[in-house]
Amino acid sequence: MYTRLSENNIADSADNSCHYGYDRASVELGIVHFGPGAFHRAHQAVFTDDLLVNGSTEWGICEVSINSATVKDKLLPQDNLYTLAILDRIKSHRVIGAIKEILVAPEDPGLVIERLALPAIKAVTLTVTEKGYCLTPEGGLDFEQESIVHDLKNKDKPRSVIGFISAGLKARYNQGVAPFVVISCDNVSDNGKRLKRAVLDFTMADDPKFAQWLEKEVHFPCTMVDSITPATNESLCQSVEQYTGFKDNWPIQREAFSQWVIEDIPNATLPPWSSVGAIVTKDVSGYELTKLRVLNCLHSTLAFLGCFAGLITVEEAIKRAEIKEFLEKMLHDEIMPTLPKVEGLDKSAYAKKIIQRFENPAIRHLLAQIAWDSSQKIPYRIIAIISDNAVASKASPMLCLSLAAWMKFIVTKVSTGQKLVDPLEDKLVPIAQACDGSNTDVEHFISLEQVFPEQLKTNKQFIEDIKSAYRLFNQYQAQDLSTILTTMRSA
Ligand code: CS2
Repeated sequence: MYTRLSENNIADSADNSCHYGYDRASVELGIVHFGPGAFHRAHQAVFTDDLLVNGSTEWGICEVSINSATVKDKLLPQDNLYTLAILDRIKSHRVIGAIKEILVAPEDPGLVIERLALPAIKAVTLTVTEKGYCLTPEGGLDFEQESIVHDLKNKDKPRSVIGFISAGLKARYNQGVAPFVVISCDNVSDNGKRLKRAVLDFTMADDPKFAQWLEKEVHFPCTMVDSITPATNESLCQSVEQYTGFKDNWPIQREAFSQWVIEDIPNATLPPWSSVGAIVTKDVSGYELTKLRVLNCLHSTLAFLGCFAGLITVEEAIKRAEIKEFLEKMLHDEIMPTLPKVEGLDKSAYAKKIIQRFENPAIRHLLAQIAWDSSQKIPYRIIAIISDNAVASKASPMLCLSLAAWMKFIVTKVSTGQKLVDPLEDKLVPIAQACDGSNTDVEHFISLEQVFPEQLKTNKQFIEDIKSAYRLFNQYQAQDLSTILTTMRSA
C-alpha cells in the first residue's frame, strides 16, 4: 500500500514536506555513536541532523550496535532513514538522514576500530546505559566482568564499549592522530567522569604510557540529555505511514521539548551542536542533578504509584489529583531543598514545566516503560536525594513511599509470574520470592548493595519510613491509592 521509506522514494515523492532537505551523498562520517536506541535517534541524531540541514557536510554518523543487529536490519532496507514524529500540542514529522552507516560490533569488531581510527571522526557519543560502562558499585572498572576479561586479552576484537573506545584511541595514539572527544549521553550523574574512569582503568591495565597520554589528551565532557521518548509501538507506525505516505520499519516518537547540556571543557572541540540549540556550559552538573531529581524522580514515582493503581500511561497518572498533589508536595518538601543553584535556571518554573510535559495528551508514555530497569535508575533519581536529606538530618517520607511502591511493584510482578525487565533480575527475583508482605521484605531489598548505600542501611529514620510506607501498600488495594497517599501525609 505505502511505499518503503528510502532515499529515492522520498526524493520522488510529490509531497516533500518531511524530506531531510540536504544532499546525503556529500555527507562524510564525523561521529561514531554506540547504542543507536530510540533515545539517541530522537535526540543527539536530531541535533546532528540539524547541522546537516544547516549545510555542514562533515557530521554523518556511524552507528555501532554492541549486541544485536535489529537496528541495522530494520533501517538498512530504508537507507538508514527513519521518521521522527514530534507529538505534542502541535504535531510534526520529519525524516532524519544523519545516519550514514550502521555497524554491528560482533559481526566485525575490526571494522568498528577502523572507523574509530579515522581522522575525520571527531566525536564519539554513547547511549549504552550505565551498565555498558562495566563499573563496580565503588566506581572503578569491574575487572571481573566477562567482557572486560575478554577485551584485555583480545584488544583487537573487543566486546565492550570500553574495549572499543580504548582500542580506537590506541590506534590514533599509535598513528599520531589527534583523539576524538568522548561524550556520554546516558542519564546518570557525572556520566563523563564515570566513563573516563572506566576507560582509564582499562588502559592502565593495558599500557600505562598510553593511559598517561589518554588522561591528558582525551576529553570526556559530562552531559545532561532530556526529551521524553516513549518506545515505538504499532499505532505510531500506522500514524506515521498515514502522515508521511511511507512505510517506515522503525519510526521514533518524542515530545517537542529537547534539551542537551554539554560540559564546556577548554580545548575540547565539539561538533557545533551549540549552533542548533545545545547548551555548552561549565555547570553541567547543576542541570544534570536538577533534571534527575525533578523529572526522573517524579517520573519513577508516577510509574510506581500508577502501576500500583492499575494505570497505564503517564498522562493518566498525572491526571489523578491525589497523585499530582503528592508529587507537588514531595517536590516542595523533599526535592527542591536539595537542588543546587544553577545560573540561568529558574527551578520553580522548570519543575512546573515538567509537570506540564507529563500532561502532554499527544503521547502515550507507558508507566511500565519507566518502571523498567529501575534498579539502575533509582540510585540517582530517588536514593541520592534521600541520602542528601539524611546528611542534613531531614527525613524523606514521601521519597521513601516511592521506594516502597517500587518494592511492591517488584513483589507483585514476581508473584504473578511476570517477567522483570531489569539488569538485576537475577537478584530481584529471589528477593521478591522471599517476601511475605511483612516488614522483613524491606530488609531483603535494602540488602541489595548495588542499589542502597551503606550509610542508609543503618539510618533508623529511613528504615522506619520505608517500612511504614510498605505496610500501607500491603494494607490497602489498588483502588485505595488516595487513602495511602493521604494516610501517609497525615502520619
Ligand atoms: C524516564 C526517562 O524511562 C525513564 O526512566 O524517566 O527516559 C525520561 O523520559 C527521560 O530521561 C527524559 O529525558
